[in-house]
Amino acid sequence: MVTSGNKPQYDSIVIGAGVTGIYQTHLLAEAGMKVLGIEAGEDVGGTWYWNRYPGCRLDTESYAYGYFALKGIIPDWEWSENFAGQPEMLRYANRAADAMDVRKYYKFNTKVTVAIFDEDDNLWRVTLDSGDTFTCRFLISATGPLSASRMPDIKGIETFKGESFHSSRWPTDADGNPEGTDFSGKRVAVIGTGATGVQIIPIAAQTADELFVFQRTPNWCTPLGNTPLSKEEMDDLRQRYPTILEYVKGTDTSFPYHRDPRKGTDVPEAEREAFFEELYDQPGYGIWLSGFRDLLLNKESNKFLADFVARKIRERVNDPEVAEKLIPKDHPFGAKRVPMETNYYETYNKPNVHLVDITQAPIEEITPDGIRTADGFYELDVIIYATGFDAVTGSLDRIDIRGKGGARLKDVWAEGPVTYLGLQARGFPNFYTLVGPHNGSTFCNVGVCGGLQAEWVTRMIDYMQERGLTVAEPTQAAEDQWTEEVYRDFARTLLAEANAWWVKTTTKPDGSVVRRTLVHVGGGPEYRKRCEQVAYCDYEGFELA
Ligand code: NA7
Repeated sequence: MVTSGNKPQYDSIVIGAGVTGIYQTHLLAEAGMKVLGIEAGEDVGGTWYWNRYPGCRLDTESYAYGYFALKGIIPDWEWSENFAGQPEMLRYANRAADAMDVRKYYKFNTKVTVAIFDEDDNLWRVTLDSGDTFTCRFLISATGPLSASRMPDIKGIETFKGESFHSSRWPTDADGNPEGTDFSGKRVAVIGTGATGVQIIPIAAQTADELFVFQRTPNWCTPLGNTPLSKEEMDDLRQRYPTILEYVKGTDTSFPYHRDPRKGTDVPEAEREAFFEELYDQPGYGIWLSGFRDLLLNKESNKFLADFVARKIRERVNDPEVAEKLIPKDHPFGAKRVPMETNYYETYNKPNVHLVDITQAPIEEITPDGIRTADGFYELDVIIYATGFDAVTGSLDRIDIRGKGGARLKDVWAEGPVTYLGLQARGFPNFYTLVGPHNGSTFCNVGVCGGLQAEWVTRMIDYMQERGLTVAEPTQAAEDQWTEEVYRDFARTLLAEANAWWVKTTTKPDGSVVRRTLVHVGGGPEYRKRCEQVAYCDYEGFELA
């Protein structure tokens, strides 16, 4: 299968058929390039394909996430809810794939196992789990920041006799549809209380005989406030698509929120509390993203909001001891992604729901019949691991990616990523990481930011091809400067005080611990302005040859 000489079989190979990957594939094909897509799932959808757990839904307003609708690729698309659920999101991805006719470029049910840069021919040799190898000039990963599922390392985990699975691998029936969510007659455990656990728990509690929530760290959760969208509302939104798109492109995270220009510390208490009430009652991320501008910069301002949300938790949970356990003590409000909840706190008032605090009494082992903690045994029929992902770099770590001189990307990034614009790493020419580490699309509304990034990368590849350039690689200076900037910006914020999924923690052989951000938090508009400058200056910071 491997070509000889220096002509690759494909201009580009795109890894992943999530919303960013299918758009990237479409753009490259539309620009006249020969492109191959590789996807582990049996069809498109990415995150919306894999995460089929009950309660899975957008925490972004549907209309603001739906770039394919906003861009006119599927202009007649109808959202049925303000925050669409997973089945609707999967239909959305499928409809966009139909409209762009991209499936024909993809090999589904296929994983990339190895990718090696050939320095003689300036091309990538990409090996698949089928054993086939294909060559391409440009290798583009669109593997998703939250796609490498992380199972906990618990003694005896494999011995459990009942059903058990990670939340992103929900069991399916013979037709491939997610199995029902009826847990009647069952004793169910959910391990993990991040955004996923917080979505699953209220639904599992509706039917399970007993539901045990194994919580290591509580999160600051606020109401999602989802409601249906009427036909009139949808028609109105559609009229405003151009304005909406411009607006979300202009906000820091591409969510439809700008920060309040006031500092929390400058506002009198009564006014502040009234403002928090207003934000708490609003649907979506307003409370996180349109609050006072110093929320993530000033501890005192942050504490005002944290105390307010803690009071709400105490009001909503009947048992004061349970309420205290549900209030975070270890991190500022919003320093981790805020799970958006629907009746989450009230769920703990149900007699069949039990909060198990595994910080006090850790899980010791899983036996064939259940979970043993330091102070008890829980007999179970089902264990749901809502334990998150090896975020951002995890999906790349699972591919053996080798650049110049045989260097392995995983080793180069062992203590944290080093990149230029979060798009390329020195030593790995022509390899682009969409929505990857340190780029401005990851700490962002990915539906929109991933699309904007794919457009930028297409332009760069097009620029190179027009000029007969076959290799692009960041300079050492550009990479050093960008990486330093990313780390410095992050360290200035209160985000640095939490172990969110976007922080990579590594223990070195000498026992010292290194914590590095995986995301760029300088804001989408600043990031894209920078990328435009780079493009304008003939891709300054890249060595092109
Ligand atoms: P998260 O946010 O990474 O949450 C994972 C949860 O699982 C979190 O509560 C963890 O506790 C817990 N966890 C992880 N490992 C263990 C072990 N070994 N034992 C007990 N508990 C554990 O992942 P999600 O899937 O919920 O959400 C990811 C993103 O998806 C979310 O931000 C949205 O953007 C969409 P910890 O906090 O580490 O103590």
